[in-house]
Amino acid sequence: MKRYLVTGAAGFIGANFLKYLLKKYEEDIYVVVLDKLTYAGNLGTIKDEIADSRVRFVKGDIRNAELVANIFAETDIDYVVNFAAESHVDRSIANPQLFLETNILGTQNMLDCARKAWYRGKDSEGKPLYAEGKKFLQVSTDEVYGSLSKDYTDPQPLEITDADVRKVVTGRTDLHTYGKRFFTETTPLDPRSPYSASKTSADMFVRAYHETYGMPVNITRCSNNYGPYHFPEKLIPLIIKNILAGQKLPVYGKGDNVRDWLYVEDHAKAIDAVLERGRIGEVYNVGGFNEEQNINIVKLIIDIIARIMREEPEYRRVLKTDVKNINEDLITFVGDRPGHDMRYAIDPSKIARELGWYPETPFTVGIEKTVRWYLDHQDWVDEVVSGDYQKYYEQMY
Ligand code: NAD
Ligand code: TDX
Repeated sequence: MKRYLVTGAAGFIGANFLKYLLKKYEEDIYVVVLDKLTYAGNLGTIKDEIADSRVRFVKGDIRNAELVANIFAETDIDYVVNFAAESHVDRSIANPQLFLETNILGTQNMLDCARKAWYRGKDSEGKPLYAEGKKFLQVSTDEVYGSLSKDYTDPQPLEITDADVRKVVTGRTDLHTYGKRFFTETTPLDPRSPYSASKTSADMFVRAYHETYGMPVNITRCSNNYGPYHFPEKLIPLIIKNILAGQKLPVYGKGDNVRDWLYVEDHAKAIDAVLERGRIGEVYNVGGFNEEQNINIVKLIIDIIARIMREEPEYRRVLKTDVKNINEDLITFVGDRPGHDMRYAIDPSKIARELGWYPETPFTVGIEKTVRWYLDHQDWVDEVVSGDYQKYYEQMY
């Protein structure tokens, strides 16, 4: 039986990972969730999971050394999965200090507590020894690699030359790219926003704890996730929310920045694979091979919602506007994000080759599922937007 400490599991990706884990492992698992429940953490998102006898919820800060040490003292944790972070680039531009405190100091505290709990002395050559089967997995981001250029105006088909990777990708015909270069695990780190600078620093501490103290670690660096429970300050859920309300759709700059979109459940599977089979000390890039310009994402979501409203009129109940207003006139180009990275594109060949993982969800499938999830869960959106979700904690404890 594996015991996990999952931080930030009341947020978007952590919650999806928790749900995936509990389904996959049934009886064979115990999970301690540590979350501070900031504006981005919603206990309602995981209310069924925390009612499960295999889960214990702890409200608290990853920077709190005493609290985290107590968790390790009470439960013999095998895997730490550190999702907890301040995650929104625009907020990091407005308030960099909080990002430094949570993302850097918080990660270092988690590492330190795990190190102390797992340390078992030194071997005959003086090398540090740790209890068997332990691992600290840091959930990082492609943003640590900086920004790539966009070499093509229109997407070009992606050639996969590696025979092993091609085997895993069998059946995917939708792969394309907007550029010649990709981020690999050896791409030099080149963060450009306060958010990515803080995530890069955290990665450097994870590496330092591995090199200096011999800690068993992995780092995963993923591209932009999308899917259920995504906080509606991020592009895709914000656009869905605004379309339904008949509000303007703010597109930064010219809308030609490119992001690589990864369906959140595919990401959960990647983290599980790295925990189980990733080589200690290694970094694994996790990407969707799903590059798209922001403006095309926005237009695609408009098309999907307009079609659903046409073909399934019962959904019109969630509209706060007339159906005829759902068109591209809603798009409004606004001032650009300072230092806006042009293109992210992950090469996930290493995780495909070594662990047999590959993003299974084509974007057309994932985005349709995502839009439908939001149409069916407007109560969740209303709660997080109004802040009412914060009452869950008082109700439950
Ligand atoms: P999120 O903002 O939705 O959730 C973050 C969670 O962390 C929330 O539940 C919040 O309450 C919790 N938290 C924040 N500060 C905390 C603290 N000091 N102590 C304890 N808990 C705290 O974030 P997300 O989008 O789910 O991202 C999760 C992780 O994945 C982050 O580390 C982020 O950098 C990384 N990541 C996200 C994406 C993406 O597209 N969302 C892409 C790449 C990497
Ligand atoms: O209103 C908007 N208009 C717009 O054009 C918003 C919120 C965003 N954008 C653009 C900026 C980006 O090019 O859309 C793109 C996506 O923006 P975000 O959703 O804010 O994501 P991004 O900045 O790419 O970062 C995300 O992926 C990497 C996550 O928030 C990070 O946590 C993760 O590390």
